[in-house]
Amino acid sequence: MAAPGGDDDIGIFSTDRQGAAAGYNPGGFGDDFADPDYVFSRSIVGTSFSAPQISGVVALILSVNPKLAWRDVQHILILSARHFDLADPDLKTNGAGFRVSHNVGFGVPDAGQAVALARTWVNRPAAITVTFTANNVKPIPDDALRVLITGPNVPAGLMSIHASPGSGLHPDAATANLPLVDVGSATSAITSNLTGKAALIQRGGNDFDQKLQFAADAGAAFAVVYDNVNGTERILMDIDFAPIPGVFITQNDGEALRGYLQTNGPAQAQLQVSPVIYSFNVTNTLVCEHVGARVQTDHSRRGDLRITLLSPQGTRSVLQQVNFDDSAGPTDWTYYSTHHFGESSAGAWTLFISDEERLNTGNVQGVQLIIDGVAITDTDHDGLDDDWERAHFGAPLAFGPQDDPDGDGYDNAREQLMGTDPNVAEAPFKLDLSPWNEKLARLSWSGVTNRTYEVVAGTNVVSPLTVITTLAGRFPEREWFTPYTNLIGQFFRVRTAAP
Ligand SMILES: [Ca+2]
Ligand SMILES: [Ca+2]
Ligand SMILES: [Ca+2]
Ligand SMILES: [Ca+2]
Repeated sequence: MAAPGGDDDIGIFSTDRQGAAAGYNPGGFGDDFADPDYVFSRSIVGTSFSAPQISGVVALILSVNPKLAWRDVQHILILSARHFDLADPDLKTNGAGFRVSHNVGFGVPDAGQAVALARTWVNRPAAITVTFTANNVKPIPDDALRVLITGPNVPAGLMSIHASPGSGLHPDAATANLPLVDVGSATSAITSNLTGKAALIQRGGNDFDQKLQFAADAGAAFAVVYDNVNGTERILMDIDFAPIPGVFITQNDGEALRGYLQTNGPAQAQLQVSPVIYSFNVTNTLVCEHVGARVQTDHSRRGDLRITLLSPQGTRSVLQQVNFDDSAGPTDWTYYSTHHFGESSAGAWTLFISDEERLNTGNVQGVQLIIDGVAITDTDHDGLDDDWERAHFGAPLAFGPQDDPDGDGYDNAREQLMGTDPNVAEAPFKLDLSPWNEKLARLSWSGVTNRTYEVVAGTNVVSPLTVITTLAGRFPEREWFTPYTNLIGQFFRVRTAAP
């Protein structure tokens, strides 16, 4: 889950210790905040201010329904959450239709929606745990992230170039083999069209995530960044919010590659990693809650390792990125993910462990897959209880977890967890108009994705109102902002546009 923690420009409004020496706020904030005791601050920032907000929502949830267990509370938080940064490149929809990212989890819970769910919540059935073990020792290929170059007369030293990963998007599955274009150092927007191509970029002049943003804006599918100093050094790039994957190669390799492109013309590049792979074919049918991967290695540096888990539904949990941790291991560690929440457990789960830094090596000694969830009868392996499907839709098990036959925006996976009727749109349409700030009013309503809405407005409710904007729907809520100008006597109505 996520909650606001402020940023560099806007701090969090918080209580503060009194007095200039003890508190964060040693002075007032103008007339409105001229409290002599300085018992508040709006200048501080951090996750310390996010966690109490989630705790507060949990307290509200429990205040209306003290019988909830921790799993019920977690369900309610997930079901009431929404995303605000739809440009988050890591945002994916899992097999049950929940949007989840490694940056903000399931999003920010809506306290009102959470409390409403809690009032009528039926405790989830007991969960069970199923565990699968593989004890076959496998050596982990060292320094296994590569840029593969193909083209006329490629020198042997450039056919397979060792690379370091960045944070953020990663070529866990090999990229396409695409023409590689030298775009210099990408310190400003790239004017050439890179659609269907990859960018070769020199370090320097601006941040890595901005270079990758420029490459992506020009259409590039991925980027190879090379150092501008230090010959054989490689670094880990901080590219958490870059929209395309990027890898980093040395100055020597990069300049040789650039020289080859200049003298030989077009060449192609592909990003590829060689991990150790463990696969588990699961026949148990659970609705997943937590999925764990226990990893035992004798590796001499755990920061070299990237560990990901791919579910049968195609959702990948990144359990560990390559990082700066110089300790040995992991000798015995269990990583847990919630990204498979609501997915069916049945099918092939795949654990990938790759070493993406030179020096330091090791073996996987053993791994375990641990799935926690509610056991159901699920012959079609869709995460929906077959009895629930038949009771609502008849015999053929025709609908899937992400279908929404009643069109209320809640897909079948959500309706099963919430205990609502998947054939009845029971959520009432709610329209709200409220002040947003001194300049804008906010109009919001229960939104359904794949539906279009018209906002109509006018100053006389009995004369025809005119359509002032048409907006794409967004689940669970669509919002629209309008200036306060001429708002006296203004009426708004929102309706579904004809398809
Ligand atoms: Ca290594
Ligand atoms: Ca089923
Ligand atoms: Ca529905
Ligand atoms: Ca429904």
